Amino acid sequence: AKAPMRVAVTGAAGQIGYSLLFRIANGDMLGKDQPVILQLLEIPDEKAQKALKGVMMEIDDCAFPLLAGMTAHSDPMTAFKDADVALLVGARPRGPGMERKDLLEANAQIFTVQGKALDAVASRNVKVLVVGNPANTNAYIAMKSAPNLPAKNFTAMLRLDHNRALSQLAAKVGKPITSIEKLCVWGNHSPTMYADFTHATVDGQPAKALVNDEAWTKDVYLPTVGKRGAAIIEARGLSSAASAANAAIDHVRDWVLGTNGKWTTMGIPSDGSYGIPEGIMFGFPVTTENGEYKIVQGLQIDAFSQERINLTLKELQEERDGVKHLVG
Ligand code: NAX
Repeated sequence: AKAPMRVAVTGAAGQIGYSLLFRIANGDMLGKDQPVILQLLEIPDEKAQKALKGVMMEIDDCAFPLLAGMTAHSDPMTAFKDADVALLVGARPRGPGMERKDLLEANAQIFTVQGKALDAVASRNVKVLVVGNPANTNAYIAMKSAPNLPAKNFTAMLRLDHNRALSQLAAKVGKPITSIEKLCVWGNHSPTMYADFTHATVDGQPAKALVNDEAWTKDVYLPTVGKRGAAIIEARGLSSAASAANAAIDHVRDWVLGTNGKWTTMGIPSDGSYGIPEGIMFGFPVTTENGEYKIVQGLQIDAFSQERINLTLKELQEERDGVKHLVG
């Protein structure tokens, strides 16, 4: 039997945690033959710790065959010990009257502490996925706070955007999700993201020619994908949780187990590809193999795409500049 993998999850008593933990323990993320140990982090607050205990009671009650252990933590230094995978879901939500700048700073503080803890105690091969918003900038801060870990181990979640882009395109062309390849989402996990199907195929045929509707692309598709989070809040009264958990599972599963040559989207530190400055945490089209991702190279970027990529890049650079004084 395989040795268990240690999976640390922050914000474990939150909404996303409530969908995510059960699926990890069920083997949906690392494979049906891979035992896991869950190391769960919540804030020291008594209510949060109690809620976490409640979630752990339910996980116990599932009697998951693959669950080889589970611990509760209020300190990242113990939660991240020897972690093979770290899902950083917990973040400071935007409170009433809170400025964007305050939100960035509150989160910068959390992700500095957590980056340092990962640096100190996690496995040297730890795969980190940041879900908590602003996800790209939080991932950037954690990466910068962990100078002894490879920068490439830090990623941000664009997969929910990718999956939203897939499902909207599939509905438009009236074909199953599985018929679509080579779709990607560039940039920031925010409404400025650019869902790009200019390279995509549907059953091997160019998606662009099949859609052949520029007005729909600009006025319906991109806004629908870009503002989907707000539409879910409006409809459900709560932000996306099960779909976010599902995307986190997809992201890590593909990173660890490979995409067999197929494209997906990951937020990763740029290596300078496509003119994105090195180190910026940016959504790119990638393929994965043997636990490593690779940016899809050599794509022709048309003028409209370039304009959209520049916009989302600009936003990310502003976010980064807003926290520069906090990051070493
Ligand atoms: P919840 O507010 O339900 O849960 C967050 C949990 O994190 C809370 O239990 C809180 O106590 C805990 N927490 C806060 N700070 C912490 C810290 N420093 N260490 C450990 N735990 C901490 O939010 P939920 O709906 O689960 O969403 C979590 C995060 O995901 C939010 O930041 C949200 O904005 C973000 N999202 C990101 C998405 C993405 O695609 N990247 C999509 C979904 C989601 O909106």
